[in-house]
Amino acid sequence: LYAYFPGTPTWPSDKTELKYAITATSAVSIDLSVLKTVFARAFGRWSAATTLTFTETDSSSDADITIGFYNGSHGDGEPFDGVLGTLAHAFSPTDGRFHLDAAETWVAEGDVTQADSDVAVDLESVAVHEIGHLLGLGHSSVAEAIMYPTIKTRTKKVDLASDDVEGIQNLY
Ligand code: TQI
Ligand code: ZN
Ligand code: ZN
Repeated sequence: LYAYFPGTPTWPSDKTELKYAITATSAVSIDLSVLKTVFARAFGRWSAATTLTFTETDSSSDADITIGFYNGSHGDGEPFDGVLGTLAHAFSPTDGRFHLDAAETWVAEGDVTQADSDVAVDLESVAVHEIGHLLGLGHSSVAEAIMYPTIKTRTKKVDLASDDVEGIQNLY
């Protein structure tokens, strides 16, 4: 079953149009155009299940959600740890910060199951999971759910399960 953060924080009900900015990409070697496509697809999976909409903005001061890639310590007390271990983290509503470990072998184009590294991680799969956290979902006990707290390398898992849909539709 799905879960929420303590106190069930959500984005306010009068704020259904959320803006996101991709603000820190210099530590990763993926084209910005590719990143924009991947994150738009990941947000689209959640907007399809709710009345929420997600629009990219180039202005981080305008953004409700900010997305960035960082190595090691990056100022929030939750340092990244290099290859594998923690891949990314996102904060609960209405913080909006979504950080990714630049040290991972991110796969954003092509088929991750065909990746030539056994540490390759599918960027869209991680993004769909972290957006769930950004919107207020904790971890699910349902193994098929996007919010289940296990991810395999060289695996793509991007389709919301009915458990994810029920969890998010209870909030929005
Ligand atoms: N990052 C953890 C995660 O996103 C960070 C974390 C642990 C966390 N507990 C949390 C974030 C509670 C919010 C609330 O779960 S991770 C997975 C999964 C990670 C893990 O890098 O370990 C995915 C990133 F769920 F598969 F294990 C993406 Cl999909
Ligand atoms: Zn961080
Ligand atoms: Zn998680």
